[in-house]
Amino acid sequence: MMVMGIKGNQLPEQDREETLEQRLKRQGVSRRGFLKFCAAAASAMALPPSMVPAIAAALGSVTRPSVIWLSFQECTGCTESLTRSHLPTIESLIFDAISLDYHHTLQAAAGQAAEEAREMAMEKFKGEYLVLVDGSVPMADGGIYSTIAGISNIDMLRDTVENAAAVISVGSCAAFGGLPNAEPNPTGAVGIGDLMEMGEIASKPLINVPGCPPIPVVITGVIAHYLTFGTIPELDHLHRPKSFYGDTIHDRCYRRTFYDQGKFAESFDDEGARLGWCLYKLGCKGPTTHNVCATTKWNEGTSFPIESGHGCIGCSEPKFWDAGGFYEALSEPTGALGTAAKTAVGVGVAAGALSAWQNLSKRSGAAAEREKVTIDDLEQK
Ligand code: FSX
Repeated sequence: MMVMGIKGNQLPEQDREETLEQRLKRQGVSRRGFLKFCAAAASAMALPPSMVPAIAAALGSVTRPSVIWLSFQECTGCTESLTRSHLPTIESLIFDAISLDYHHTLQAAAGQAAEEAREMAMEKFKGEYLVLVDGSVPMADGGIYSTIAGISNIDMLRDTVENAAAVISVGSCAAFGGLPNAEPNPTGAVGIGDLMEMGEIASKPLINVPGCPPIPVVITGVIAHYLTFGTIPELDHLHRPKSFYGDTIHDRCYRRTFYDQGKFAESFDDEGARLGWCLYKLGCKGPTTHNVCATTKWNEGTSFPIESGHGCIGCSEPKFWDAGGFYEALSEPTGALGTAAKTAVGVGVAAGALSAWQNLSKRSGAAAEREKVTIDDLEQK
C-alpha cells in the first residue's frame, strides 16, 4: 500500500489559492502536459476529446478543494481500488487537483493530529468541502459497532456532512449498505443515502459510485467531473452517474453475440466455456447490472471478470449479496435459440435485450459524433 504524503495540518495558503494550471506550471509542467492531464480527465469522465478545451478552461481556473474521506464498515477494497487508478492517477489527483485533508489509510498523520486535520478542514472550508465515504454505517445498539477516535461512525458522519458541499458514496457499502447490510445484518448497517432519507444526517447532493469495489477510473472520473464543472453529473434513480452506469454489462459484453446465437457454456470446463460462449446459464448477472466493466475494464484496461471466464456477480446493484446465488441463472433460456428476440425469455433477459437495443441506437449516435482530436490539435486552440 502506498502512503501518500498527506500531512496532519492544512496546505500552505499559496497552494490552496493557486489554480491547477498555475500549480502545474510552477512545477515545470508545460501547457502540453496540462492538456494531457485534461485529456485523461475527459477520458475518465467518459467525455469525448472535443470536450478537452472546455475541461482545460474549467480546470485551469479551479483552486484545490478540500476533500474529507471517511471510511466506515468496509474491507478497504475501495481505497485499494482507488490507488490503482491510471486516469488520472491518484497521485496527480491528490497532489495537483484536490487537497485530501483526511483519509485514514492514506494519510501520514495519526491519532489527534488526524482528527484535528478533519476539524480544521471543516471549519475553514465550511460549505465548500467534499465528503467521500466508503463503508456502511452501523445503526444498531446506538452505533457502537464501529468507532474512530472514540467517535461512532454515525456521529462522525453527521458532524462532517453538516457543512459539506456534496457527498460521494464510494463503493456498494456506502451506496447501498453492501456486505455489512447482507442478511442477517447484525450491526444494522445502512448506506449514506438511507441515512439522508431517514433524516439522520443532513440532506446534500449525493453521488453513488457503487461496485465492490468500484472501478478506479470511475472513482477518479466522478471526482474529476465535480472539480471541472462544479456540479454533480447526471444521475439515475439510484444516484449513480449515467455516464458510467447507464448501460448494463450485458449491453457491452464481447460475449453478447454468443448470447444472441443461443450459445451458452453449461459448466466452467465444457466445450462452450473453452470457446468463450455466454456465461448466462452459469449465473452471470450482466443483463441486470449497470456498470462499465465491459468497456473500461480493470488493471489499466487489461481485463474484467467475464473475460477471465467468470460471470458478473452484480456488485454495483443494491442487495447483490442477498439476490440469489452467484451461480444461479437469472432465468433459463428455452427452446430453439437464434435471435435476441427468441432468447428473451424471462424478465432479466427481456430487460437485457431491450436495453441493449436502446443502447445500440444510442451508441450509433455517439459513434457518429466521435471525432479524433490530438494533443497537437488542442495546442493550436
Ligand atoms: Fe464495501 Fe469498500 Fe466492497 Fe470492500 O471501502 S464495496 S466491502 S470492496 O471496501 O466498502
